[in-house]
Amino acid sequence: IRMNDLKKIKLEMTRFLMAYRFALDEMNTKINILKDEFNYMHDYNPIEHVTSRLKSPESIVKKMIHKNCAFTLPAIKETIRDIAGIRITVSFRKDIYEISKMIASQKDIRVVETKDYIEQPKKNGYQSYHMIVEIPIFMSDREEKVYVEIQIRTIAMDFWASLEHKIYYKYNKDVPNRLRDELQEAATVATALDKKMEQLHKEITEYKEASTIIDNDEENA
Ligand code: 0O2
Repeated sequence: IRMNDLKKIKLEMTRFLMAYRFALDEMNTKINILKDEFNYMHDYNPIEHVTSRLKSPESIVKKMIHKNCAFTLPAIKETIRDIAGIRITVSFRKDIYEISKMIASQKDIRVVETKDYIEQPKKNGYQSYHMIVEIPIFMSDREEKVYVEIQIRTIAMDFWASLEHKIYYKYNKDVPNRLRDELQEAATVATALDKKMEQLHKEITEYKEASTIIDNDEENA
């Protein structure tokens, strides 16, 4: 490879990854708007926190090898759809579906794929709602469509996933059976906690609504 070719490849790669950074910025703005709007409409904020990350070049290459992906930018784009990733942690299970619907209904967003690991948790107990969306990015001389992976989960699901991730890597992906079983059990406990908190929240909301009606009636009397 000549020096000039190398320079060209580097430039193309940088531009390729830049588009994903812009996509993350754009998605973060969209989510911030949703957060403020949701707050206004429902007087509580379902979004606990949002994190985003660009997949590292090492991890992109690892996944390419794993998926037998050709070393061309179009192939990488189609095969590795989680180069740009956003994780939204919400308060309650039902918020997951509300937020995902809000995202899906935006005109410039195309939902390419969804995976509902809440309806159907993974064998190890992992729960989360995944969406791959495609959004347009406007560059100086062209428009580019970029994939972003959005993971939406509750705090309990997130707690479980981050611990499981640590254990998985600590044991070099070969987790002892006893720990596997205990992780599965912990996932069941996390689901029960989520359901309990959701029920409590529902009761409190109903109580608040009922007392507002009584207050209004008293004022009107
Ligand atoms: P990282 O470090 O988060 O980027 P795909 O190859 O993406 O089409 P895959 O891998 O089956 O198919 O996609 P899936 O199931 O949608 O999961 C992708 C991401 O979800 C993972 O990204 C993790 O972030 C998360 N995830 C999936 N399964 C588990 C799990 O069992 N435990 C935990 N803790 N997280 C999980 P990466 O690329 O693996 O890692």
